[in-house]
Amino acid sequence: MTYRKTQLLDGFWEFGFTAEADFSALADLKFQDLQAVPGCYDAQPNYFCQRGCGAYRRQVQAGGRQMLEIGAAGLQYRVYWDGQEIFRSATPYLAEKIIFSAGEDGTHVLLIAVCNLFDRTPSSQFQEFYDFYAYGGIYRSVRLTAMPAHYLDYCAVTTRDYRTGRVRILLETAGDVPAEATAEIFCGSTHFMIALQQGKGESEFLVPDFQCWSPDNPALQQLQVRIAEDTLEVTFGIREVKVEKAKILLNGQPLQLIGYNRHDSHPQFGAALPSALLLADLNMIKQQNCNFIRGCHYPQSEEMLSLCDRLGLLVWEETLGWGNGPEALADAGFQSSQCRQAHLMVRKSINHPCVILYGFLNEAHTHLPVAQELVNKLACVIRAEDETRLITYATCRPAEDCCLAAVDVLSFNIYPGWYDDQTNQFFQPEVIEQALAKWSTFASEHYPDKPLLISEIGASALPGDHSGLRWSEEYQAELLLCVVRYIRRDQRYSGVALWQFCNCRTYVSRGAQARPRGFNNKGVVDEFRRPKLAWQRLTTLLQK
Ligand code: ADA
Repeated sequence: MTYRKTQLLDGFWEFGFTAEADFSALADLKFQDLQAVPGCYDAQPNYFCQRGCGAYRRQVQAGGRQMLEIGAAGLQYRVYWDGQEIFRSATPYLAEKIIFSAGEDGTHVLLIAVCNLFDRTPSSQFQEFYDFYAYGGIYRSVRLTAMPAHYLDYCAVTTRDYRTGRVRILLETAGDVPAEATAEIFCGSTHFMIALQQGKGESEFLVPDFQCWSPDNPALQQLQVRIAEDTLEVTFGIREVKVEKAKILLNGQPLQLIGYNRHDSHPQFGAALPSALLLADLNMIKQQNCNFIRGCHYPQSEEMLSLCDRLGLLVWEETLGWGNGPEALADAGFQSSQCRQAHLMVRKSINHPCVILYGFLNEAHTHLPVAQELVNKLACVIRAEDETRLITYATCRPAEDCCLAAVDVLSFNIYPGWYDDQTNQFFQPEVIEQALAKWSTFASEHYPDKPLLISEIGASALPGDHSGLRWSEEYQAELLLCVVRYIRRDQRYSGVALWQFCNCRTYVSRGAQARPRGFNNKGVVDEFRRPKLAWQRLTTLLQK
């Protein structure tokens, strides 16, 4: 049996930076500094909020066929092996696998150049107007694995019947693929073969001694796949997610999702969250009795999904996007990048039982017919890969939206009591109740078969303001409590993702939308995770 040899390349890399420069600055760059990988250089004091070209460099011992995995980097990056470019990306937050030939066994130089200047073309995946900070850096772990000539490229295990533990396993191999090969599967006391034709094969089997996965019992299963030269360990869960009579059912039981939108964001680490901080965030959310996280507004890390599998938190995964308008939606480059993101996001998520919803295009202009083509394409890309999860996207114009026929679940971003009517100084519960009642009736009238979520709702609170007026901790707490109480009462709702778990860095000047201190201050905990009143009150409410 052959196990893969993986080197985790996280640590301190040599670093050089030129402000206001693009990749053309690389030739003259001096490596005078060190940066941590994962890390965002523009969250660090030396380069705070600067834009330009940064390069990370280190030596690596390797040879032959290798797979370089970059968990995420942005905004754009290029990868060089001994000075030769082997990959380039303009999609931050997307995990990439690069298969390349590392040459002779020995010491080589790996350089990842990152540019955080904004791409202002319509095909750009991270536009300047997004309401979260566009960090520069290597956001997630980097790994290098020696690959055999013929290797296991993809293994998806999806539930066919959660009552009997019947699953479907799909295999794909790559590299020097023989016309025929055999894969062996070991799962507990079960052992069987799958015939591979041109590197592809599939089968169904019963998982022995299984327990179903759910938030209350996050039971995970394991299997091992072996081909002649390669072995892969796969962790998966057995559970069913489906829609019936406008409800989301998990293992036959209706779900009531209560949780948060959560950004990977911290003032000191940017979008590169250390593992301990990630675990602390997820533990807080779980221990508050929430069961749901919307991973806004980009694909989540492998680490985050594995943790949610283990803790029993349900996840909405979505492609990177924010308020994209007609120019982007119609742009061939934007479309193909979104489709590639969706494809890779699904393949990365498929064995994670925590993922129940796939989303895309947060608050895009889906009220315009021009959006229909891309929405339909994305739904097709996702369904072609995985029919065991539900599709949604968050719209902020539900009544005018013209793409909702494509989704399984309706998700509305609404801000009653915040953006809707700015005349009230103090919190007025009827504003929230009337808005939630209105959208529940709207959904029943127009989309009677589709479950309904509130995918964003909230209010800003500046820590220490106890005036009770807008922007105070009291105002936010009362608003969010009112929302949760209402959602629990109104059976039309399948749940809510409150906006948002923690304050996240954005930009001070966002036109009419005030962003004091350069943060989106709607977190129920601040950017350092210090609880606001809303956190405390929600904790008490959710214990009941
Ligand atoms: C939108 C958007 C969020 C955030 C929020 C707000 O709904 O989806 O990313 O910007 O508004 O705080 O205004």
